[in-house]
Amino acid sequence: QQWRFALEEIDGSVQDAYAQRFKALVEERSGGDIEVLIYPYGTLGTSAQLSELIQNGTLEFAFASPGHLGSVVPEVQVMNLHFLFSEDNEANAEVLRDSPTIYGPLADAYMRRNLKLLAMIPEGWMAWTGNRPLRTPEDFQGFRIRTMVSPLLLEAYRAYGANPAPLPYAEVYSALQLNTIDGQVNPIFAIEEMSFYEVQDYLVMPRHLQFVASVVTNPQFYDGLDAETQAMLQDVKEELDDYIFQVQRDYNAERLNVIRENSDIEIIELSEEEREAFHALSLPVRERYVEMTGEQGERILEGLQEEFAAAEAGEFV
Ligand code: 6CS
Repeated sequence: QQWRFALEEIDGSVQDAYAQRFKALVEERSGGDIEVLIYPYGTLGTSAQLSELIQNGTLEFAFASPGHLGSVVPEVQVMNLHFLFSEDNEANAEVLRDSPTIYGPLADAYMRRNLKLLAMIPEGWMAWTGNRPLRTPEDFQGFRIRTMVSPLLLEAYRAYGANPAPLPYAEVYSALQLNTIDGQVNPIFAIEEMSFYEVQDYLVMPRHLQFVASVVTNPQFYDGLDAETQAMLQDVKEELDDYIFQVQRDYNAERLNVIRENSDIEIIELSEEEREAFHALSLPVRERYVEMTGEQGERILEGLQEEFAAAEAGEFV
């Protein structure tokens, strides 16, 4: 049989590395019974369209990042809340790997929309790029920042005073080039591979949010697999959790060097004091999240906060 796996990113991306390794492991462990076909971004549709193809069973596997999926599964927008993740990326990775909250109540929220959550993976710290430096909330006044389409992301940037503009990924480069937007936010590897740095003057590192992406499958397809194949998928997920953590770390570090070598973009790391101004403004957005998602969402938010704290203290099991 053939399993189709669609990506929200192009060849050479973190999602591509994940899917390539997924393909190798699945094909080997199924003894050649299963062939995995990978569809990079641009071949099947936008992130939102990929999720629909999973929901209606046209596709078997896809990446679904919370920044887009929030329109369908509001609860997943907890992953878009600024300054919620730990500063310690190993702690973040531990939570994403084994979180009782993510693979419990959050997975239930996916399931209510006919999506089965298989994995939640880190892709690195998000950075702002702009045609002006973004050190303070004042710098964001009237700034047209492209965001992914989840409603909470718009709230997050409105809280800083910006004018957020949701757009599909494929439209970002030309919108920056044509100046219909002033900036955007993405992890470093993506800013390099999508060439955004070529049309931007500043690259700002606020460490306000990790980019994470979920791997989803169609529940009816999954239920139709025999127990052995389901167990194989779980083993593959666990192996890939460790692999992808290293990939995203390396890609983000290497490609920052590529950006430095190929452009004169100014790179700005925000100080703790500068970050604190954004942190303070981001906190009311957590209340908006709870308003949007009710008790279920509140439980997810609290669960994750506890898990990040436990992981930071080395007490996450
Ligand atoms: O900004 C976006 O829309 C996209 N960014 C990344 C790094 N992956 C997928 C997502 O759709």
